[in-house]
Amino acid sequence: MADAPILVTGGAGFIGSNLVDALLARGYAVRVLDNLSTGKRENLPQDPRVELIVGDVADAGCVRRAVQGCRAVVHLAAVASVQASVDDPFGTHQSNLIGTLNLCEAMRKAGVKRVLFASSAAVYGNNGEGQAIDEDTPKAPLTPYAADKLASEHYLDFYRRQHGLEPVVFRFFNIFGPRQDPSSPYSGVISIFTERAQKGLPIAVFGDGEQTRDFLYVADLVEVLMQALEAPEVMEGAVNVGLNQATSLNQLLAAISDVLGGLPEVSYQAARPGDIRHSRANNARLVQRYRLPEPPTCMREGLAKLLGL
Ligand code: NAD
Ligand code: UD2
Repeated sequence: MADAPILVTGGAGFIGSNLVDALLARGYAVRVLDNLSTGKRENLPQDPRVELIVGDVADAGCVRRAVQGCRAVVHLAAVASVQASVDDPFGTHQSNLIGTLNLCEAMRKAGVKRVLFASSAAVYGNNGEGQAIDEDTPKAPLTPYAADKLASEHYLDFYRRQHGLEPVVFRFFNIFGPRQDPSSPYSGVISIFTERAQKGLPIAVFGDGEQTRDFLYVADLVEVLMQALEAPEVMEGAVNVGLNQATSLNQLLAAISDVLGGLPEVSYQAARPGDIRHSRANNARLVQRYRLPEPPTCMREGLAKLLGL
């Protein structure tokens, strides 16, 4: 097993490709399974230790082949856009739930145990809004995206109890960093604001800009994922991934202005219907189980790295 690769589903995407870089730096071989729907070949380095399988997690045969001979799996492949799941619940379900189930079955058959799963703060819906949300907060999946993430968590738990899989479930809050795709209006706000600021294009804030999010720089997330891959044992229960820090969009814009030395025109428009006002992770479980970089990457440093400064 010494050279057995780590399988990263969705490895050509934003978080996945940052993880692939870190895995290679630590000497791992990597296999990526990605259908390149939002991921890009160019996100992956030219390295003989990276094998890219262009295929779909909804295709059971393809997943079986990808899992064969792997040491562990990081399951990131999903349609990551909530809006896409609202527009096409059936289509996204194939990736976001059937994909997870295919993976569980393939791992059971191949005897591969460890799997890290990218769940989302979306499973809480509006519950816990305005507080630091802990993992026991009642779940309120309000969209097909959130329903598939929560159902995936339950399937992984079933395979843990029934078949000895070792799932580690992470509920990501707002992750940002290089290679986050800004091209959709529903892309991560930092990717949109920084791209527009760099190009001198006007920036639209939906609402008064006082809404807050718990932003985590992708390299800090990757550090946690590495520890979860290498831990001798897994602990039960999903883990929130955030800093327990609230940053408003107005504070974010001020930080971008500091880093770039100014901002293009900023307009304030109607808030998005259903937008959550404040989202912040209680990260007590995260810091108990894993070591976040000390100190974690601050917003200005993260923005500077993202902007290549
Ligand atoms: P991304 O779109 O950059 O990455 C997703 C990757 O999965 C892409 O490379 C895409 O091509 C691939 N993919 C999609 N459907 C697939 C399929 N059916 N088969 C194979 N590959 C497929 O998005 P990301 O932000 O890197 O998200 C990674 C994971 O983290 C996703 O599961 C997402 O739901 C989750 N997540 C992200 C955030 C965030 O802040 N970015 C927050 C919560 C959860
Ligand atoms: C995040 C996730 C989403 C889901 C949700 C769960 C991302 C990209 N989205 O949505 O998938 O998990 O959390 O709660 O990770 N905004 C603007 N102008 C813009 C774009 C956005 O003002 O051009 C606002 C937006 O209205 C919101 C805030 O910025 O108030 C953050 O938006 P987001 O899409 O980055 O993230 P969020 O938390 O709404």
